[in-house]
Amino acid sequence: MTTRRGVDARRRRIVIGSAATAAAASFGLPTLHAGVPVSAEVDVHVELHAEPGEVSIRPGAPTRVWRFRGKLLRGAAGVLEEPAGSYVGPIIRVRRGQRIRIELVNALPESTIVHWHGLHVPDDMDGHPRFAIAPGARYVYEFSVANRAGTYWFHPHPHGRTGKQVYAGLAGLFLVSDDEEAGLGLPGAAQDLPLVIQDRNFNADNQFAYLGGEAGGDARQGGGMMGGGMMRGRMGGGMMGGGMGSMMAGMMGVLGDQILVNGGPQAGREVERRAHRLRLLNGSNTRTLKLAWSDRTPLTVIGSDGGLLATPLRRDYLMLAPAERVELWVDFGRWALGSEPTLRSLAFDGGVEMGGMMGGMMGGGGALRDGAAFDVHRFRVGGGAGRDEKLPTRLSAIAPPEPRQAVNFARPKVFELSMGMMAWGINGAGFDMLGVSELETVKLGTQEIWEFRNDGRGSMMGMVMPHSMHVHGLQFRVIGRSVARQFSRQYDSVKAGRVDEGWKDSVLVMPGERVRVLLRFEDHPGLFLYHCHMLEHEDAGLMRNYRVEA
Ligand SMILES: [Cu+2]
Repeated sequence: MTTRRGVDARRRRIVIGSAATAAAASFGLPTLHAGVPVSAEVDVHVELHAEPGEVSIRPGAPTRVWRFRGKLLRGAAGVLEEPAGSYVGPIIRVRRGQRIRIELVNALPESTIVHWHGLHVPDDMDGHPRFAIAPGARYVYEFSVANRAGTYWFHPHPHGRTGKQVYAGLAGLFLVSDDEEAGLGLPGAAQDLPLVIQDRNFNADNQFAYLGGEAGGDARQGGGMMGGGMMRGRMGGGMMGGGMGSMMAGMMGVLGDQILVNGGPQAGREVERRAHRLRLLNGSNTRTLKLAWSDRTPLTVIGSDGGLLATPLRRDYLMLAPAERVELWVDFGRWALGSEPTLRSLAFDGGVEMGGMMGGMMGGGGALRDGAAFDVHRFRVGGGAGRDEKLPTRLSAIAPPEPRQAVNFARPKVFELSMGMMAWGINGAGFDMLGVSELETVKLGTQEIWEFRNDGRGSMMGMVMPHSMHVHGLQFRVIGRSVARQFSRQYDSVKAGRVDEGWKDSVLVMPGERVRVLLRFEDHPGLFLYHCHMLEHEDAGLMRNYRVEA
């Protein structure tokens, strides 16, 4: 029998090791290895290296990238999948209830830390920027997988440089399975297709162009960013030499004109005429997608950020903001042999507005504005019987949200997404590494209602931009939305593409929109982040802490 005390004692040792490593990084001391023995309880043990590399993405010169490389030290062979020839990855596959140990090794020329996006883990396992480790250092993560089956992911989270590091290539999927999901007989193996959608700009030398510099490569750009403010953040992002255009992109967000899926350009993919499960992640820094089939076949949605929905839903199109995931069930048997159904992103209003003066100030790249239409992924329907595989009508037991259980039911907390002098903020305040306000303090074991307001408070030249609000450490429910009348045209172009029915960790908040979410703070006291997942917004201050008090 595993005693409660045994687990706690072991965790305490890990915390000490991690904290010491983090302290070493922030003070520039030689790195300490946590040196925690790997207990027999650990089911999966992975060493995850963040390192520079090169991949051939387009004809011509290879692209210098930063990427994760995994090494499986314990666990079944299928746990770790390294996509060949791609910077995206690896895919880590685990089961709910498993004990996971992941050792991050920083082989980058700057500090980093990894966040497990969507996972319910203790605060020191969540990848808060206060735990960023120096080059050469190691951070030991160990946690039990508490989440439902679903499509989660991981990416860096150092303060002020998340945008640059993700753009350079650092992102992978973390797929959780469980017994409930296994009982459904959903398409598996080659019919379970993860698709990570990202946009990028390439310079003339085939390198990732980012804020006037290059995102990948070995060059050290910018110094330690711990506690840095917005302007230092932009410098750290490689803005030097980029001028006004890069400064604007660093504020508004970086939009690429090349669409990559799983790290590659549009090449098309052969699929059998049978049912598939598509797991879509919008891994773009800022671009929002409005996904639809090219022939307007309705989409069948079976899952979102926090796993399977209660029942499949039909949508003519789907909005997918940065960091959001959606799972589709599609029977390619409905299309004739040789046809090419294509996932497209349709045009919509109210995206990051880069036209006119802003467009002129943007400088290089960004030819494809936010809200423009483009192809995302083309499928070629190949062999197979054209089976009519039936999708279960009940997918998962999901209790309806109970807003009346919230301790602040009568007075939802308001979080105004604000813009000051060239800096984003929440209720007028930018990021503060350890800072947390009274409003941002919650009690363990309670539920609260938060309202994210995108009213354009303090906005520059009247611009109001969409945001993708993400809360760390938990999954929440969306319980209400409203929009100001003057934004109804933009809103109407996206509103039928919402999937608010399931568990969420990231939610699109359109211009003029107010979104109410119900959050439950359980199991883990401590300091967690909430922020916009448009990564340049996040790096420029649209991020704050919240504290869960025991
Ligand atoms: Cu934002």
